[in-house]
Amino acid sequence: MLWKTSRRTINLEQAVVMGILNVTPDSFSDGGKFLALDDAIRQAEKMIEEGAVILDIGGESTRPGSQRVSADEEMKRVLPVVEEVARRFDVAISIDTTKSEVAKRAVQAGAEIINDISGLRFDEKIAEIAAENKTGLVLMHLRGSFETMHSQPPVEDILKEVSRGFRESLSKAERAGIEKEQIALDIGLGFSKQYEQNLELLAKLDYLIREFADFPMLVGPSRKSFIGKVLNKDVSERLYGTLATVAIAVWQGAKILRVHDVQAAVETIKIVEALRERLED
Ligand code: PT1
Repeated sequence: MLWKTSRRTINLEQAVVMGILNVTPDSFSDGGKFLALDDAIRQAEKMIEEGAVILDIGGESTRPGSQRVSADEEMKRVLPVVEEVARRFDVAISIDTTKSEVAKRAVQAGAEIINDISGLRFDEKIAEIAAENKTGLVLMHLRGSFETMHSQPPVEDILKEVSRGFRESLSKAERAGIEKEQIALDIGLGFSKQYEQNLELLAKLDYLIREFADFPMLVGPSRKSFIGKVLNKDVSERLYGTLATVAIAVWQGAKILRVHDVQAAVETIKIVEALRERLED
């Protein structure tokens, strides 16, 4: 399986790691904007050395309880980092945003993938940016608005709901003229799902992978609260739990793993892929 971005074709025969690069005020040193840029570049270099194929750069936190930021503030945070990472490294840059203005400027600065957690529901103009520039596009499932996405009433059948959401996002993408080869899907772990439904989605991921077999599946379990709830561990102690979910997702055919801990995920993936190879023929 292949994934086309505006700058390259990513080989997904084996699963790859998308390293998380958060550029929010709390994620880096508060010693001014140059220090923050310096920290971001250092973090990017480390993740690339550890084997990340994609870096996902985001300036607006979407964890439960986080506040919206303006497009201007978001651009102030991410554009210098996108520009500098593109200048220094040969890595695929993804921009984690739901705002078309941010996406547009980030693509001009060197981003080649747009990661839209709303699956074209918050700002439909994202589709035009992706179509015009032939970028990669991640369509993630969630319900509700930015403000309500973490407090949605439960649905009866989460697999059916995610499948319905994927079909809705895919038809918006198709109408905008985005090619199939540009698109990756994402189940949206930790977004408008009950604790048990996150577990169910991961356990039954292969159903969705089979239903949407034309598209690579991205999974972002890293350090999320459903893992903390199983283990009764704080966010800083969720690595082993995260790796278990990475292994289970890759075993079922997930192709892109969005994680904070790149080396650990790369090694986990290598073992699972070595086992998967013994399944074939
Ligand atoms: C994700 C994702 C993302 N997650 C994609 N982009 C976040 N494509 C940001 C918790 O329950 O899964 N896929 N961008 C981070 N969001 C969350 C959500 C972080 C929930 C933490 C939780 O702890």
